[in-house]
Amino acid sequence: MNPKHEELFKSKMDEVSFNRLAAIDNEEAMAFIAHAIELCEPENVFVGDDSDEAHDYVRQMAKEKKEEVPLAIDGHTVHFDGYYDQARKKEVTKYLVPEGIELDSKLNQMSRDEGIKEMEDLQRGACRGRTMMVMFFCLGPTDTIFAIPCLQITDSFYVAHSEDLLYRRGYEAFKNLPNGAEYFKYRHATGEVDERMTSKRYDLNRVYMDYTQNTTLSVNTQYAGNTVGLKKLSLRLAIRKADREGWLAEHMFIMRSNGPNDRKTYFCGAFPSACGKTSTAMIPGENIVGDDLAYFRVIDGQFRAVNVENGIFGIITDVNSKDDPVIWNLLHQPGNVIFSNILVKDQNPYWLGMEQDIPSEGENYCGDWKQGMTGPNDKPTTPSHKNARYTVKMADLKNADPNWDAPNGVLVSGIIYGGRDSDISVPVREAYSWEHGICTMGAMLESETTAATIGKEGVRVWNVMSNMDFLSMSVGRYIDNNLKFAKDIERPIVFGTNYFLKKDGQYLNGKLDKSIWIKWMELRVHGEAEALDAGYGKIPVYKDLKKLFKQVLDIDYTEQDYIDQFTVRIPECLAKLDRMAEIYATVSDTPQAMKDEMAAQRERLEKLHSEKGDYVSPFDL
Ligand code: SPV
Ligand code: MN
Repeated sequence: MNPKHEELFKSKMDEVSFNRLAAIDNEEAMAFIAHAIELCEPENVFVGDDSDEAHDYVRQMAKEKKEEVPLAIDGHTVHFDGYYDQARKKEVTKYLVPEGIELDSKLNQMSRDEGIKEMEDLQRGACRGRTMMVMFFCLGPTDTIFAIPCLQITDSFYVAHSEDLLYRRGYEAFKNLPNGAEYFKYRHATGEVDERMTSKRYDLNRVYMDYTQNTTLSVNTQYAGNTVGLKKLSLRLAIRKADREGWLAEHMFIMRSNGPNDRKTYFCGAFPSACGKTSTAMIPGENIVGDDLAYFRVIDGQFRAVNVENGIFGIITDVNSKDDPVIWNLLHQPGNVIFSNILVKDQNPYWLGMEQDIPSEGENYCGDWKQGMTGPNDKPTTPSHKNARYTVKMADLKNADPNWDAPNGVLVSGIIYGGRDSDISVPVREAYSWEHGICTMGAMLESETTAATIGKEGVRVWNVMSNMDFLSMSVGRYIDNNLKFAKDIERPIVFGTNYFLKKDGQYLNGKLDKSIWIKWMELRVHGEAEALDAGYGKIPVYKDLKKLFKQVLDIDYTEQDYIDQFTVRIPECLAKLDRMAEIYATVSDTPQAMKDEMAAQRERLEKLHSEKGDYVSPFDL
């Protein structure tokens, strides 16, 4: 070890921590840690390894320092983020770009030199009086082709504790890393805190991606999406690494659907926030592999996916005992659970949509809260934040697929793209080909804003593969990587879903209908269900759905239900194509396949229109 580093480390840490660092032969990593200490000036530094002892210490300290407060059930805690710090903040999330380089104009970016300087100014002395943690985790199962070792520096015990639930421990993997091997690293500082231990200077919240160094930097925030390096900060770095190496990093769940005769079929799915992603991964009777981040690789001629996480940071809103029994039970039994931004009263957690009485006062994201209170920005408040979350370990989920941690991941048979769409797409349809699916379902994915999001309700937001927030290269290149991926092998079938179709203002689907769509997709993968050509994909036939509804949900599915849900709404489909043509005209490197697929879709729909009119019943196809 460089003697200067040794001296600095010894002045800030005890022998156990020092020895953990000394066992790592990686000068670059040591320099990164030394720079963080010199810049942020922590009182002391704790270095974690893979031992329970190290992680128990972090968990304990999170409570001691009041970043988490214990709840009534053993092992449960609540963490609060500041009133404004309740979600990822796009305006301050930027790529740091070296002089002379321009990332896609759709990405938020700034000069690397300026960004580094601004961040250093904000983080200078930011850890005074606090403990800095140096922790090692791993994206993907350690010692596998998927694995990316990661080094997290943070002064938040909550962040380090969350990471222990959400990721595999990676100290040993890091120690064995050959010199020069790639790894990701993150430097996070909470910044000045208020009496509730939440970041005070949210106006100075910044989240910067120094992708040239596989490094991310964040400050004046605690919200996990901004601070837990292995989550969305890494996804942005991973998309670039995947581009260099010929694989894909996706914002997707992975789940197993159980077909006839014990058949196990794996699906991955991309859904923008609050569109049913976690609940699809958690469909009762099926099994979850992961709910947020999937890496795809071709291994031995197979399309394989791995969940690079070890746990779930899930939206708690609308989790109730009837629709989400597995999560519900996990949240009501002793074990390691962090709730965030829920309402607490008498040490019990409450949240929106739990379908139980919620107290009219307690502690929540506003501090001491009472029904009817307005927030510091004069906005109405809710008992729990709409984006309140729970953090749990995969291994604690009763419905975890036994293969969730398999070194080579799982064989993927279907990919699903789903958005919130009140009036265009049928609940489920199958693409004609990989290209058709990637272009017209993935790259044309849109989702409507809800009353809970800022701004106007019902505005359609374009969100390529649900990965738009995390794209770290041009849109065209990212789509092209998807188009080219695994081209020499059998690829999954691509499907589009929509759980939010309405008629006369009413949802046309029950919450559990997604079980039927997944069963239908499972049968289609194995050639065991029929389909009709609807011009923008293949849709189910009535008799198959009638049978599935009866078998799975004991529901009598009527012809009228089928007509309402599966009518091809041609004017709306064409209007969507118009919107997409407009958007893709502004994408300088739109792949030719994208243009071809959009043109072919238009042609098919116009032909159907000229033969059958605006709204075509599935019985007329
Ligand atoms: C999402 O918003 O897609 C999440 C939560 O999974 S966050 O960590 O904020 O990205
Ligand atoms: Mn996500």
